[in-house]
Amino acid sequence: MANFEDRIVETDLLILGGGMAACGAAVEAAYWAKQHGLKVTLVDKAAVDRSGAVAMGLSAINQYVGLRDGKNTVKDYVEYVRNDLMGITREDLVANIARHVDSTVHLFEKWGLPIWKDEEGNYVHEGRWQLMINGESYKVVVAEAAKNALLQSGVGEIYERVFIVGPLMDGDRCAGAVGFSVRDNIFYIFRAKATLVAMGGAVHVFKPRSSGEGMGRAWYPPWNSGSSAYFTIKAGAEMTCQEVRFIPVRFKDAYGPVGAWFLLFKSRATNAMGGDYMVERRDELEKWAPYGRVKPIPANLRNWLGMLDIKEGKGPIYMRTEEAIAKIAEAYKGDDKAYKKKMRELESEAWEDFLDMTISQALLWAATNVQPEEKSSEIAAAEPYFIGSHSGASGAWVSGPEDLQTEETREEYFWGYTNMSTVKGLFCAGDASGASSHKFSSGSHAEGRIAAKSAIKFIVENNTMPEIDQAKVMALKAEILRPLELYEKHAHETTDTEVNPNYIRWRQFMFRLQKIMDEYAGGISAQFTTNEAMLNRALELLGYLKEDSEKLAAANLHELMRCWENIHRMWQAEAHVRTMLFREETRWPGYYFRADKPAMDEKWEVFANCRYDPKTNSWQMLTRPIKSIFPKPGEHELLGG
Ligand code: SFD
Ligand code: AMP
Repeated sequence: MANFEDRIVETDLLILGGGMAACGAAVEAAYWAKQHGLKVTLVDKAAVDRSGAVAMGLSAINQYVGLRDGKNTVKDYVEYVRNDLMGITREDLVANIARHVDSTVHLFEKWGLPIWKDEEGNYVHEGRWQLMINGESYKVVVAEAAKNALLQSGVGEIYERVFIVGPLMDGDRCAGAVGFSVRDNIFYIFRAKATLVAMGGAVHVFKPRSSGEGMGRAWYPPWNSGSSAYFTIKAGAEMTCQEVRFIPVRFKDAYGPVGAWFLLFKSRATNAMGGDYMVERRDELEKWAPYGRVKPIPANLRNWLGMLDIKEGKGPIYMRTEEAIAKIAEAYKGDDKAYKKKMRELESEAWEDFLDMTISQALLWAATNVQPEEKSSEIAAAEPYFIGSHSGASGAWVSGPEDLQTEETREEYFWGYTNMSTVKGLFCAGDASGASSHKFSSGSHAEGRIAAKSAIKFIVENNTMPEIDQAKVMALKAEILRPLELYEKHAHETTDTEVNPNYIRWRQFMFRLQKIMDEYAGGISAQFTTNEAMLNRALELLGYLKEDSEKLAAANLHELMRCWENIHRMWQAEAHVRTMLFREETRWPGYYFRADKPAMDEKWEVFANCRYDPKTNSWQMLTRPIKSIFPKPGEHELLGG
């Protein structure tokens, strides 16, 4: 488009995203880049201070191994993750994050994040791996350190409000990225020797529970729209665990977290008849053995037991806040003053848990006269999300660290640079890297640091600027800006600009995507259930949607971003459907249930991977073996186990 300026930025390391992983990457990259005289550029679609999943703050740090206390080992953490994901996990990746995550948490504290302490000065744990924080300003604290590291060292620069659309390639090497400013008419061409993708996961691929006036309220932040998945898929990277969506159980409608209630307050959840599904349905867990027998019970199986109650019409499910608070305060009865003090403390902890990270839940409580010490609150399974850093696992297939490989795993899990995808020069961290769940905010930051250090090593050893084909860049520019042109050309043809035979606007396009996924790919209306025929129908409909994506129209830059967010979601959806179809079993019944393959099948204790080939516009599905890195006790001292 004539009125768009092209801006070319050349750099050594390009960090895409400004969330937890990207901030970790910035801190580490700045250190190593200074030593090697390299430049680092970070690009975020929003403002780093409040971008990504941690924008509103968090109330806990969910991954802290506590190696210095000697109570837990890295091996313990790996076992916890492996069990929670029903055996499907890359132990080398999980262990690598687990052995470094504590140092990241200590940095957070040094930078000013208030972590709760008990009277002896020890961290207050929510559960075995989780620490309580006053986390309203968590992201601001972490962002400040990242910005200081990049800007004060003189090695870095930050672009905010620039939306990254997709990769630039030089043959089989990633050569950077293209995107556009969401404020000014600028088309960005970033050329880089290495690119680190950290643009989070995806929400609103499925129809959300909240619709109409509540639309946009979801557990996962609406601005993470599958850009990491799109970027890596389009670069031709092998992807893993694309079927492993995450369905969190949350306080209904405002998505308040449940972890503090279950773990810290030791609350029960009961159905409308007062029954406790975790007790009444214990036998069901045997069907999912050996993982049904482990402690803690895997997140998806906890979901599943509650879902069975809902299917039988025993809903709603309630978090018994009043019972939990009464139980804790019981010990103080008899001493009126102490009892009142404890009740006040519990009340404030309950509200603070939401005010730290899900403010809307506190508003909903206030608006509906809920006093948690008096009244239970409904909880429900949310719509599916893609978040490889939490209890889901979707992301790119990346190389593990060399020193944690055994003879057996080396061949499968290591190809030179830690956290590099199967595409040369393309690194991934946080939600962008797969099969390494339960890294959460702290582990994502730690993984960002690991990936950045490795990317700098790659640059030092491959210190050439990849070539880019100017004709291809201009073709990409035309494709990216097409929605603006389409709108300008045709908007005047109808009185209502929403309805036009020549284009589709982003909102209607998103509704179509969400309807397909909801009904055929196991969304909330389908009670998270699907089968082969439904998945094939989803693929057929996604095919039509993809054709129509060429007709997306945008009235302004904001809508242009919305258009591309939804194209990104569509590709995430396709990878998801193809992989659910490929895995012929049900392994995570509380995430999705394949009714035609209703049980776990030993032969599917493998990774289900996929790869899109940009040259042939086709998908390849493949399995990769699961191999343990814990051969014998006593080996691998680095693991602390
Ligand atoms: O408990 C582009 N998470 C929690 N982790 C914890 O440690 N404790 C908690 O208390 C947590 N809770 C929680 C959590 C998540 C959410 C959504 C809620 C509550 C409501 C998980 C962590 O937040 C999560 O693991 C990490 O944030 C993952 O880090 P990362 O870096 O992979 O993703 P990000 O932080 O969301 O950052 C993404 C960045 O990418 C940008 N971006 N930039 C340019 N172009 C594009 N096209 C882009 N698309 C996205 C974003 O702006 C952002 O900067 S609990 O309730 O579960
Ligand atoms: P949540 O608020 O659900 O995201 O939970 C925060 C942390 O606590 C995550 O690490 C969860 O896996 C964990 N968690 C939540 N509920 C339970 C539970 N009932 N049993 C064990 N772990 C839980």
